Amino acid sequence: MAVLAVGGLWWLAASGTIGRGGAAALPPPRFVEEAEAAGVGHTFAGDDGYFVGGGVATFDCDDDGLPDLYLAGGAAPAALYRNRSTPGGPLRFEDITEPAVALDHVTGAYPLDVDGDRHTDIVVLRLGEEVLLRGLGDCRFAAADASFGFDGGPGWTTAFSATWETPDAKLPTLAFGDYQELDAQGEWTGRCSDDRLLRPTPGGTSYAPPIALSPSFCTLSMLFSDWDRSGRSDLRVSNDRHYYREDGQEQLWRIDPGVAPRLYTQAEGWQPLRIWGMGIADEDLDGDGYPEYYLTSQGDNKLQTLANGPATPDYKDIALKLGVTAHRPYTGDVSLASTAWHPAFEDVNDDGYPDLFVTKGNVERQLDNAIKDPSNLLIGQADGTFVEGGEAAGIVDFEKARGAAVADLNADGLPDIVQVVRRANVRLWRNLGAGEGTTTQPMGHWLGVNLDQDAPNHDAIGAWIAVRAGDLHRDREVTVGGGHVSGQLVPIHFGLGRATKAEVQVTWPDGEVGPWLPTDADGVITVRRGASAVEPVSPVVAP
Ligand SMILES: [Ca+2]
Ligand SMILES: [Ca+2]
Ligand SMILES: [Ca+2]
Ligand SMILES: [Ca+2]
Repeated sequence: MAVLAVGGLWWLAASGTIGRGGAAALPPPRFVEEAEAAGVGHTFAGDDGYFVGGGVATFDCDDDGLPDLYLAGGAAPAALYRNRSTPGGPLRFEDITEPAVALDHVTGAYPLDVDGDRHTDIVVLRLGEEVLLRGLGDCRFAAADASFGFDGGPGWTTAFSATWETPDAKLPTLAFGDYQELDAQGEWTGRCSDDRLLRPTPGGTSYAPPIALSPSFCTLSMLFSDWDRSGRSDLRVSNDRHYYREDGQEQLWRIDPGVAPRLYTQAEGWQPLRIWGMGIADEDLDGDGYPEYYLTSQGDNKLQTLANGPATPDYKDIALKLGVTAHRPYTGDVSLASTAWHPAFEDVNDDGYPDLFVTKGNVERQLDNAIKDPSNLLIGQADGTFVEGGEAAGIVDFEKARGAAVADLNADGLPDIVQVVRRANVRLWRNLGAGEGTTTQPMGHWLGVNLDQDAPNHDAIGAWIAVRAGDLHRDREVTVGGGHVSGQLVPIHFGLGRATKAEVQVTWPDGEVGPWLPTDADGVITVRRGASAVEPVSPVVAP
């Protein structure tokens, strides 16, 4: 990578006096739950095989600017909902599930344009064979395994990530994480299956046989991320220590194009970490251009930052320092340990400081862990720390949350929350900002950024987007993977605080750095590679 975007050091000032002009962080926004009123009735169902999983793919399958939802159903069929919300208004969805998408045994799903035809496809994870659903446009899909030469395997799959290893690769490299091995009767064994890496055949448009990522330790989240800004994305793997073998731990696979994957070792700086790993989220929180990684678990959650710069993958934990351990419920069973699943960084109050949403919920009836265990909404402060805002935001809920999305469902610039729930209806939390009742009141200014480049990696997975406005500077990596069996492909969101204008710069996946382009706030833009100006996007709702 020729040039590394250097971010500001705005949160490093303990007093919040560097950057952002010392602007105060805003309070939590208010949310109202609207799933039933919006027309969404969908439960992640099933017994033992579905105590993990429960994901959602959030993306716009009919190109109207409003994200649609593909929801895992576990033992019940998966469902596809078209977003019919009026921009700025209440959430409204229409069940458009057709047989091609009503798959059973679905644990989770990620949106990804696998074949580079600008119709987003869905990678469907299952207790059983994975399915690639090829997007046909207008929210229609067809199973595409045979044409991709894709082997979905027989396992219990609970994690996914993807990357284009080289700019000329015609297909992305896919990583699948599996949980426990199943016996001949399909019963779980307590032993961990090997994770799998699927690479395209050299220069080809189909997949070679899977490469085993061995050893594996019952994986529940994976993320390709360019942790050292080398231009190469390595694969982070988060594992459930409940089923570890003796040497189980979190993992970082080095993925060099054309070379067999290998684990980073302790001699290279990788520090053994043993957690009940459930989900991964990455965000450059300290503005140094390198991502921090939030890892969910039972009890203490982790926040990792490079200990000695990008030369070695040596991470230290700063969760306690920044106030994001979220190890016990803030209300409910407050004396017991929490069980955390899907993490997502998003600026939910548009003040320019990243916030952190974490879903919570007991595995089933683990009595040493909290049963009443509400999801967290940790609000970013000017000094870089976070303060719990779940109760003030109105999102306290004691059902067992799993996968999620934090995405603007009604195109008003306030990120909303989709939360898949085990044995209960999906939650759709509409963000009202500073509003009350059901009335919306904006908090700060904002920007949504779509990227577009030539085929096959149209969505520029692996790019970095920098946004600056006055003293505010943020870098975000465009990834596919992480979370808990849930992915989103929506405009990358930036809260801008009081700024009404901003500039955006893209570092494309092959390392080319685009120009700083001016833009107005409060809308979604597309940055096309090579263009000398941004392109405003307006949401259009079909009649
Ligand atoms: Ca849509
Ligand atoms: Ca496609
Ligand atoms: Ca914020
Ligand atoms: Ca919204």
